[in-house]
Amino acid sequence: MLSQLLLAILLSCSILSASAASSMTIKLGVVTKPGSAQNIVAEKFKESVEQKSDGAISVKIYHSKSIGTETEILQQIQMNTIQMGIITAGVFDTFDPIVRVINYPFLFKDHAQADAILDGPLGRRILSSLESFGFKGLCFSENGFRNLTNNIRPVHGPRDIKGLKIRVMASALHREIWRALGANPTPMPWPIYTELEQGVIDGQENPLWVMEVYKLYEVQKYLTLTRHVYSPHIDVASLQWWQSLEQSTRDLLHDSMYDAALYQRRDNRGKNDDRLTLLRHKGFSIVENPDYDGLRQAVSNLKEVDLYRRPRVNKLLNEMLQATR
Ligand code: EAX
Repeated sequence: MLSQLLLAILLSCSILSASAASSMTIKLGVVTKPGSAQNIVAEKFKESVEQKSDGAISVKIYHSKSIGTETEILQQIQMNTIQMGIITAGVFDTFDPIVRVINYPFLFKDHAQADAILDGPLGRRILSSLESFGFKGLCFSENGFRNLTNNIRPVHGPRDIKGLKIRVMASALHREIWRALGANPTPMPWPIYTELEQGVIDGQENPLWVMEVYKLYEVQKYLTLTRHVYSPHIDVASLQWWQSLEQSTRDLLHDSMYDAALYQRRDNRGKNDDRLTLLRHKGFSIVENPDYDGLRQAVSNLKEVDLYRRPRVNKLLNEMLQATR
């Protein structure tokens, strides 16, 4: 009797472990910490996948640089050592120059226009272009419109930017933008709190949630709502891995990611007014309406730079400029 019971227990254990082996765990990387825009997408995605798959698929989120910088996460996705990531679009430009088209300065007027274009055929062309580089681009969530902070002086227009040492992402385009604006751009991977604190750099540029979540008000004095670049994330998977999945699994993952992206864009935008109030309260001196004409003028020749030289990149940039006019 006892041995029968033991046998039954052993059997059920082995059945359990067999079903566990046939289930799947997706490794998903983000560079930022809990509470960040990327993490909000990741957590929503995880919740929805685990629920829709009845637990057959689980998602393990690696955050806070635990598996490296955004560039390093992308390299691991290319190799399929991790399967997915929520990655700031700027960083993709070392992999596929076509991404420079969406990071073009002052391209999108507002959120509605960014959504219409990125969720439409032009956005899909950018996502499918990434396949040549080993990525399956699923959709876009957002970091948001980027704004300048610094420690030296209030910035009202290009004259005030002259000579500021500004940290930029690992993106040739972002470097060009800040050079054109008169700054001394310094590429550095995220996060950069210590470098700001120690004065290695004078400033940085990011959407408002970053100043709040990373407490940049502790180490920066001046904020200007430059809104110079709309910064999406690309929600991305390893192409090699994606191609190994059944269609029904791909659909489940794709739908879950798109829902998470829509949720996060709404969430992020809904919080911006309160963030501005909080940042002012925390001591930021804020310029809300800088000289936009002057800023635009300073970057108006960017279209001609080498970064857009390749015909397919150039063609898409022109289409994008047309579509956002
Ligand atoms: O969200 O490196 C950057 O500036 C990015 O915006 C980063 O992902 C912070």
